[in-house]
Amino acid sequence: MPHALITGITGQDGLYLGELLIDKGYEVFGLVRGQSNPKVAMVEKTLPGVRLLEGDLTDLPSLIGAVEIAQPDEVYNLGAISFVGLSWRQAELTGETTGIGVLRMLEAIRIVTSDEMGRIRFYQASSSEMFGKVRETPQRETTAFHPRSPYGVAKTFGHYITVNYRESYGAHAVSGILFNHESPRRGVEFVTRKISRGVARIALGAQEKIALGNLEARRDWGFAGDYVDAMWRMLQRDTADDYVVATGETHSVRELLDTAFSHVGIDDWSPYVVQDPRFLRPAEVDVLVGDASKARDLLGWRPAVGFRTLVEMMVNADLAAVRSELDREDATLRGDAAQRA
Ligand code: NAP
Ligand code: G4F
Repeated sequence: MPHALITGITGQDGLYLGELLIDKGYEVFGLVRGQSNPKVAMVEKTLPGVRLLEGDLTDLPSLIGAVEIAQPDEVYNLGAISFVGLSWRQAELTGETTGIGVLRMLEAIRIVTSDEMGRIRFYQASSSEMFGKVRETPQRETTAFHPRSPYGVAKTFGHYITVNYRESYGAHAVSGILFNHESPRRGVEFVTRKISRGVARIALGAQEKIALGNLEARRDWGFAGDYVDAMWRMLQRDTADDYVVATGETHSVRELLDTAFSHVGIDDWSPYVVQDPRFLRPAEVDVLVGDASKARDLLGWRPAVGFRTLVEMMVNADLAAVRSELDREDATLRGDAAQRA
């Protein structure tokens, strides 16, 4: 049975990847940080059989310990401060976790394998945010980087240190340059989920408006379930390399609003959306669109879920979740009223 160690197991991609690897017959180990991480119960429920190990990307000894216990054939380094907006406010922490954290994970593998790094295959979760102020469109593996946020700068370090360990120590280290990917498991701070949840709450009468920043930004949005399959495919090749993973389509935040609101029968969303300067960024990435032909040709990877299906899937999931929340609130209010009567 192959062993896999996933950092970032509590995140969107960690959960989908854990499910995929368990289905494929892997023993899955997940790194969990903090002394009482509230997401542990959710991970154990979603991934029965997963073995959780304590560790933090800012703490090398804990990473060495995790690699020693897991004895992994494959390490997927998904852990990061991943919210671009936060990275300006906590730039040093982002550099330590999202950037130097990659170096620490590679060092843990180097130390545990006594310099025979090729024994453990390593996946680094690189990002289209590295392209930033884009030099060409669509962006591909050879496109120059111009990151626009502390997060993008940290990811660029993580990408290059992965390539460097491959070239310096023979590490089987792969960098997946993934464009935005979303799902009902996406954190509520990201724009797709903020909109899908806001639209569901507005449709059910629980919220009046959604406050947003730049509506003109364009992203290449795919489905996270498709993208973790690309990660696994990258590590199955005998040659370590870098791959862009994207749908090849770009849409604006405005188009995202059109699609999400029209799904609940609202054609004119202007009364429900306000622009709030708090959500504008000091430097913006205006447009991203990826060329994933290398992943298609060498990995046989193609996205299965398109933009409209993705948005509708997220709105449907949020409609169901918000309905349950409102039902629970009603039941509590009825209980309180009965006690007072
Ligand atoms: P996510 O949902 O934000 O998950 C991030 C994970 O990192 C969480 O499990 C978090 O743990 C963990 N983490 C944070 N700080 C850590 C630390 N100091 N030590 C160990 N773990 C730590 O992100 P995601 O969307 O699944 O993305 C997975 C990876 O792909 C990230 O590296 C992200 O930057 C990258 N990426 C994502 C996208 C995308 O569109 N989703 C695109 C390109 C690249 P807690 O739960 O304890 O906070
Ligand atoms: O959903 P976002 O916060 O995602 P962003 O910044 O593109 O980053 C995500 O994708 C990267 C890959 O390219 C990952 F590496 C990264 O970890 C993360 O998963 O914002 C998308 C766009 C931005 O242009 C932002 O300015 O939406 C715009 N936006 C407009 N109003 C907003 C809002 N973003 C957020 N989060 N919240 C708003 O209210």
